Amino acid sequence: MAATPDSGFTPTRDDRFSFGLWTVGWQGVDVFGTAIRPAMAPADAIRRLSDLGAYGITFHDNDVFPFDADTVAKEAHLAPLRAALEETGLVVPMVTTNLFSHPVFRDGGFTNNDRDVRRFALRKVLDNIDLAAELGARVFVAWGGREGAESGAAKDVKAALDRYAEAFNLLGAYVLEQGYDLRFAIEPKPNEPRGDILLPTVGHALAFINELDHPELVGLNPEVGHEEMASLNYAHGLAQALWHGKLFHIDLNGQHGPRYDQDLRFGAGNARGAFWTVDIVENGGYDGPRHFDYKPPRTEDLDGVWVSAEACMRNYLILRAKVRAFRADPEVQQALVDARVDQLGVPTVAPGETLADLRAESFDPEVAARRGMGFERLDQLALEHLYGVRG
Ligand SMILES: [Mn+2]
Repeated sequence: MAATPDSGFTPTRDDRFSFGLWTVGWQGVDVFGTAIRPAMAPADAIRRLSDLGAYGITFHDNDVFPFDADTVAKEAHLAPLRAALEETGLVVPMVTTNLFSHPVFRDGGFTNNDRDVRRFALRKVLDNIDLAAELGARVFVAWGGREGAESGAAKDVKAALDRYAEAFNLLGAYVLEQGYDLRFAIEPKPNEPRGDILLPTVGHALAFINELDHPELVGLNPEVGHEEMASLNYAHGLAQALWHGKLFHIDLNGQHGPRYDQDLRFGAGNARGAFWTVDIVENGGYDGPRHFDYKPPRTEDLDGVWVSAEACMRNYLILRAKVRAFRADPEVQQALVDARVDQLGVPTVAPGETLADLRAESFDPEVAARRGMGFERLDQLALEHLYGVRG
């Protein structure tokens, strides 16, 4: 019956949904158990995601070829991926490097205490940057999951940040030298797998980026679950990244508050947070892919994997329809004015006004203190749109 994407919540390529190959391809290996699903060939994932309405795929180098692959083996693994991209028309908007699975990265890549490992990590990333550029990717994500520590004396954090910055400076210079149209996006995470990960939040990463040789080349890839694990507000994190001009990419998934990294399908977990996430993604000036980084639970067979992948896109479109209805609702628009949300856009001191003018103004704080803000009415309207009884 789907006449439009919004009436049927059926994705189209114009929606620009992308998936990591490691999401639908996750075999379910976790801390307590072995694989419960067979390996999935990247080409098969690409064809199925194309059928479901995605427009792109992303991958770590070792999602496509083994860690020890030489040039010939790499190309043998890349050939069917290239063929599937050609056949489906799917694009590769982002590529990332696995600097966390192999035992050599037990203490990280760029910030490993072992200099030989740091040099190896740089080589691995340089190779993968060449591949990313060749495939037309515009964003290169850096999730430093193993960059961190479990204990105090083991890591000189200031030296580690020197090495982290050195890595981005070298890689940035390489991208410029090669003339690649590629920018880096740091993905913050507070902990897991390391006890404490470096650049744990959006704010830490933003401050770090400002210390780099080419800050314009480096932005953020915030992930829903990573922020919510730290009890942070994901939509607020996206808004601040946008304010800095640093929202280069997003990782959408679901999380139930501060606990282990759940990687639920988007829209599961914190549904209210997901509503405001879609609102800022749609209305805040972000124009990149709507990228899903989630894990189909171990309970699922392959059919369940595709149910969950489809649900990520469907939930996004459901929430997008609700957000649009919320923003278009005349009662909401009046409630926004009543809550003085529009007044926050007005400079506190007007152009031409002096601080002396400001100080000379008469004001009765007791009168102003009696004015309620009207936020409960506004938020109830949002919840009623979310719960499906309005719009
Ligand atoms: Mn991620």
